[in-house]
Amino acid sequence: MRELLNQIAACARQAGEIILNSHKSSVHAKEGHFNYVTDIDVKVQDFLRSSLLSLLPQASFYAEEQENGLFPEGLVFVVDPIDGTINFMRNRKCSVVSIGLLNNKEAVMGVVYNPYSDEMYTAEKGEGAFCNGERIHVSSTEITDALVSVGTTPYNAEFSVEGMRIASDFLRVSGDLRRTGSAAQDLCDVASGRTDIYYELQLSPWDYAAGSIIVQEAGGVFVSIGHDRPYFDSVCGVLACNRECEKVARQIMNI
Ligand code: LIP
Repeated sequence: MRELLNQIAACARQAGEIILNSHKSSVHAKEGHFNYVTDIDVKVQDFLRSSLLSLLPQASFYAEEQENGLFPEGLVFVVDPIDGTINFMRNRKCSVVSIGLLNNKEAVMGVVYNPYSDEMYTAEKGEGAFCNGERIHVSSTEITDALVSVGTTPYNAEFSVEGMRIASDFLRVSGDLRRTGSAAQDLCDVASGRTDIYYELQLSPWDYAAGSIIVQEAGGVFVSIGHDRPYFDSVCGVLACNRECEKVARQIMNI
């Protein structure tokens, strides 16, 4: 299975090249507030559909920039071609390619590639988490010194007030807040110990499918809010953190 993980990572790297080599891109509005897709999102997704299904023809492909039916059983690639689309549109250089591989709704592999930093995060169930081949692990930072990465659910304003209440409560007890605009990058930051907590009150499965197993294989806590296991059937809220911060994070988020 290590060979398959390496092949998926190679696809992510090639997708990253498309992102880096793209110049002007056309932008189209999607449903909801501040929700856009560019022609590069679609170009990357088309490349990943073709390259990933050539690796596993029997797998399904479930991705952000297409119509998806019910979440499939069996092997499924769960893909966000550009996580951090707004950052891409504004040339903020914080967007990643996120590829999760699930089997019967359980994450078995995750690959997140940041082409700007050339950081390839990989994980396989039971085999640990890595960044550019080096083992990564969540921090052991206590809550008073914790860096908390905030997801602001810009597409779903109904969560904004509660999301900001949580941010305020975290700021009162932790070190400081951060906001990247890429859920998959936020999850990899927790997995690598660069931050200690990340939450967002609503995400889509493609935002966190890969990052969920990377966090877990790095020794971290991954919670799909309202569920007793990582949940991929539809949107849900997410908490990822180290073990030391879990109790306070759950108290602040009432989960
Ligand atoms: C984005 C996430 C981000 C979240 C946005 C959006 P996209 O993904 O990575 O953390 O706040 O609402 O879901 O749309 O750029 O792939």
